[in-house]
Amino acid sequence: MIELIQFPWSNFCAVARTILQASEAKFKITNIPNGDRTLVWKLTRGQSYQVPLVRDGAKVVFESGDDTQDVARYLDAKFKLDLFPAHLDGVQDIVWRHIEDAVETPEFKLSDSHWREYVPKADALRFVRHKERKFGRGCLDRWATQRAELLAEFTAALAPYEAMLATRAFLLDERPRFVDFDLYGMCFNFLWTGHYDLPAELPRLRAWHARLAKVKLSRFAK
Ligand SMILES: N[C@@H](CCC(=O)N[C@@H](CS)C(=O)NCC(=O)O)C(=O)O
Repeated sequence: MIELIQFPWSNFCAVARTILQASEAKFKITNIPNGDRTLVWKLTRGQSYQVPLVRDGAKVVFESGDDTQDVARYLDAKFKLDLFPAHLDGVQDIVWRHIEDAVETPEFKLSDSHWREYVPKADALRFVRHKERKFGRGCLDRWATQRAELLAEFTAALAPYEAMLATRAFLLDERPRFVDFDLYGMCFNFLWTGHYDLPAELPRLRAWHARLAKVKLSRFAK
């Protein structure tokens, strides 16, 4: 059975997990501590410490670069999900770069600012060190003081997606494509802490989110 190696609140893991759920495939989740990537390192023979990681029998799939979608593309090909149709080549690349930058940046900071509520105590030191090494000393407390600005930034980054949904059920099409799952993963991490709702000024996005939460891709099979 296909196995997803993840930690539960990760936005990028939520992308892969939601694709798997929508595919209706049977899959197994293995949670690892955010701060201990030993299993990932071992399975990738020292090539990656990132999650998500997918294991499918002898095959191990992980991102080969910063700007790849190897995991999603693998699941798409295996389950024939049509998430990367040729007519959206290039367009999706631009959109997911925006999602994983302009949307993700305020989103993860908002979520991380509540880290004490969900990072297990045993992982706290490694979590704080990891964040502070990248974003500077005191970054987590700083983000807690910046929540109003970060929420405004997040809402502004989502405005184009609200606009896309004016004329169709999903972001680029009448059916979900990769970027729908990518944005859904960011929203998952944003909602994870229970402190936020998707902004009320984005009603179409809220309806899209509810649709995607229970979507079955077999409905759209040709
Ligand atoms: N571009 C990758 C990004 C994956 C990623 O950044 N994963 C994070 C966890 S959410 C990670 O493992 N980062 C390395 C680290 O935490 O050491 C994707 O689309 O999956």
